[in-house]
Amino acid sequence: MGVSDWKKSVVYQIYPKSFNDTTGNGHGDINGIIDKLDYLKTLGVDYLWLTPVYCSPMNDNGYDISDYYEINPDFGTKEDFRRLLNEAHACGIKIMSDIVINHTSTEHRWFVESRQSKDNPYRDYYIWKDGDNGNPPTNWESKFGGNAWQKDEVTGQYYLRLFDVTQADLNWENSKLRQEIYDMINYWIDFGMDGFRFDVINLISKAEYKNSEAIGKEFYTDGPRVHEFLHELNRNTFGDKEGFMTVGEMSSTTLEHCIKYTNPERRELSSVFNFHHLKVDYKDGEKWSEQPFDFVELKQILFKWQLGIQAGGGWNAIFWCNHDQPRVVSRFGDDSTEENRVLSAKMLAIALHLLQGTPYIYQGEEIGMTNLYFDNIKQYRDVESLNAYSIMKERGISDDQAMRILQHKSRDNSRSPVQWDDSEHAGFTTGTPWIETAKNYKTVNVKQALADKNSIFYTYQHLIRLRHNFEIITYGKVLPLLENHPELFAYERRLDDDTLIIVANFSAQEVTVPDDIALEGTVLINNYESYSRTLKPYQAVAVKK
Ligand code: TEU
Repeated sequence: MGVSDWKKSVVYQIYPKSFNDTTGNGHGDINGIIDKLDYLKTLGVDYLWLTPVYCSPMNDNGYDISDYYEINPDFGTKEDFRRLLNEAHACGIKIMSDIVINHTSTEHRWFVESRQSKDNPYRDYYIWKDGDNGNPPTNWESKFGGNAWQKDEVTGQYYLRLFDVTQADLNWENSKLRQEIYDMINYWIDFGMDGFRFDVINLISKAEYKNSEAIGKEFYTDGPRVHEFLHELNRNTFGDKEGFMTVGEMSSTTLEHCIKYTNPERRELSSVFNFHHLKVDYKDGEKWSEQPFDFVELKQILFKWQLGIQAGGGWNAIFWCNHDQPRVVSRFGDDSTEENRVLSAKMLAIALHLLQGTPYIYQGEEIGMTNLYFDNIKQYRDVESLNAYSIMKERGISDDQAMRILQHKSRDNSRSPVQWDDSEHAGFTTGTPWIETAKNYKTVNVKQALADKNSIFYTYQHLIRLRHNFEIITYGKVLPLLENHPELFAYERRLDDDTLIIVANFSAQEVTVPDDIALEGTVLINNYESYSRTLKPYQAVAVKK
């Protein structure tokens, strides 16, 4: 178990709050993860990425850290975390921790000190500016709605918060702050961590503080010193640790920067997440809108990044969803019937997992968990979604339309309890879950999936084994096929004399593969019993020659 070459790894993302509760308090915890290590070992994953479990007031479910050195008691103790590391390692599974160093909680002691006075030693750990004639310093918008500056009455200045008002941006221009960050990261490396996911790490270098023609992204996205800071981070912490895997979450980034972030010669990061392919259902770039996804655009973006990163010597994370995105089977697949949910979930897995890069499986994706379709705003928990609902209503959007948009776009869609079995609350907790369980848990759950050899789970297990055993999947050159086809997603992988052809039908109809695509060969995976040139609804097949 476990692969020596990190590029053959598959990562499973855990959102601990919704994974498995062992105390009955309705929140998932670290011991709940330990209890499911055998399940994860059966799936065959190599890394577990845990979203933040550090001390936090949980306004943004842990992405508002108030103490980098302590574990949030909601999730357990540091001893629990150490036991998780030890038991995961015993299973051949590595642990990747989520580090949020663009901002902290406003309850972090640094911020509590910083806001005391303009000459406090911690003042410039954060970004404080005077207002502009009674207005905020600039017109930048927060990603969670509203202006990105918050006035603080203690000194009358404003602090920058690109996210929630309780998440204050750190000032990376301050070398003392940077050294504190590096010390903290080295603490967790010494603790036994095997990798890090760095939250919105391409936002840490702010260029200048001026009004924007738009919402301000141009002044802090992939900023002027971001590569310098990442190289310094690398050299002062994980840089020389063999096999240590890092991935940077890159908000609104570019291909050119992501090649720089991940080309190993530059000693910055191992890999990156980018999100351009997850905005093809944003109307004019607006997330909170109703728009069917543009399939051809989805392919164009995925292939642009596959070819670009490949040519630039970089490395991508490949993923359909995470804790911030809706469930992929509801978004790009078809959850209208049980048959289509299963077929399309398998198809999506095959289409993605044979691309080049490190695949990420988000908790519940391996059993085809769907969106929640909540119909009352009281059911929602996510700060971004609640803010968006208020803003939509202020803009005169009807409640029906606002709820429809939330049903498709809210981050809560991926944050409902993992569905372990058909008992109450899907076996997630013996208490009351912090967020409602999806209605379909009696039929969509791990127990059912493990018992059904034709379940989505075993498609993921098969794909992981293929990646572990076929070099062509890790190192094969990617060649896009049928780029403008309205229903088929197809590509070739080539390594030495081997060729792998992957064709996936994203539609509910039968589609015939054009004659110029050679489909003869050894079947590596197929979500039907057999195949022909006329693919069945949501059929995906990979053949090796
Ligand atoms: O997300 C970055 C981010 O921009 C998110 O707001 C996400 O991309 C967006 O909601 C998609 O519409 C990271 C974390 O993954 C997220 O959970 C945190 O809320 C955010 O940073 C702030 O730390």
